[in-house]
Amino acid sequence: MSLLMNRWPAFKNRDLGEWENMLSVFESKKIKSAAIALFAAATVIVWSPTSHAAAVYESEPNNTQSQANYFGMFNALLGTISYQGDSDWGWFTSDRNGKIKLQLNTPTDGSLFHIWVRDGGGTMVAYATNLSGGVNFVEFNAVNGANYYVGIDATTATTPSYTLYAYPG
Ligand SMILES: [Ca+2]
Repeated sequence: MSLLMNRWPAFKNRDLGEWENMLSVFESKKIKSAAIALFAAATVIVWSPTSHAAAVYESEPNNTQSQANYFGMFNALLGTISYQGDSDWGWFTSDRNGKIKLQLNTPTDGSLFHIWVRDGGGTMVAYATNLSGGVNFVEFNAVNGANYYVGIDATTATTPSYTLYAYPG
């Protein structure tokens, strides 16, 4: 008995230390798991056009609203303004009532881009002019199920592709 009593503090201390080690491993794993779960949830919630988009390539002739290429929300429409005076049209159907953001990534070759959006009746609902190279945005309030037609042209021909996305604003 006295032997056990004498040894108890040592056991106790060692056990407590081991338990603390196990607990700390458990806790750090738990925190790591929670962080991974949180990151996964955030990845789903914060939609990224570059990571989820399918590429749709423009198809000429597409110089008028009635010739617009369908690209759809969340996808990337890739095209070039292949000569001065060329314009490209694409269209998509809004999946919601509310803000739609158009993102136009333009080449940095000195050309200035223009973008405009018309509804199915031909009414202009948004536009932006003289967009320099880089990432540009145009927003408008869309109607669920309505088709929208996006026109793009530039001050000069541009060999590098532009990329157009439509997603919730
Ligand atoms: Ca064209």
